[in-house]
Amino acid sequence: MKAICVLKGSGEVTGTVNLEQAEDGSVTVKGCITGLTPGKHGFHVHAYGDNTNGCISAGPHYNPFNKKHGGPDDVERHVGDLGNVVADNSGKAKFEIKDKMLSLSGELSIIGRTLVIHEKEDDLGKGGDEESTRTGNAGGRLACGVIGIANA
Ligand SMILES: [Cu+2]
Ligand SMILES: [Zn+2]
Repeated sequence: MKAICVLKGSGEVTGTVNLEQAEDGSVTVKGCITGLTPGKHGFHVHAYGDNTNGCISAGPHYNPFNKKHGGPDDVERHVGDLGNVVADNSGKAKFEIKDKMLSLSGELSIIGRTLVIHEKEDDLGKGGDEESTRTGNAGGRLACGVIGIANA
């Protein structure tokens, strides 16, 4: 199973992300996002494939198990928590994330949900305030796109 997501927003941030689920169930999320400020940016799957009022309509992080926000390696995490991607000095983030909680099929499929790239670094739930346990204090939504079925 392969999926694709094209990220766009109200500014100059754009990106393309390819997702593929392996035989063992793990999902590889590979992509390139440009137009960012250098450094870390929170990157998550959000609950809805809705872009009515821009990226905000995608709702909160995808969280089917009602957990607290965390990092991708934490047990306590939202399914949609992919941590941060890192942009270089030219504002380009190239990344390849292998994740064991995401799925592209079945009841917990993320097809039809939204990938969001954020303004700020995700503190992975360790920021010490309440917002950290909900969003990781990653700030505004720079660009987003609905995850769709790819032409394999
Ligand atoms: Cu997010
Ligand atoms: Zn989260």
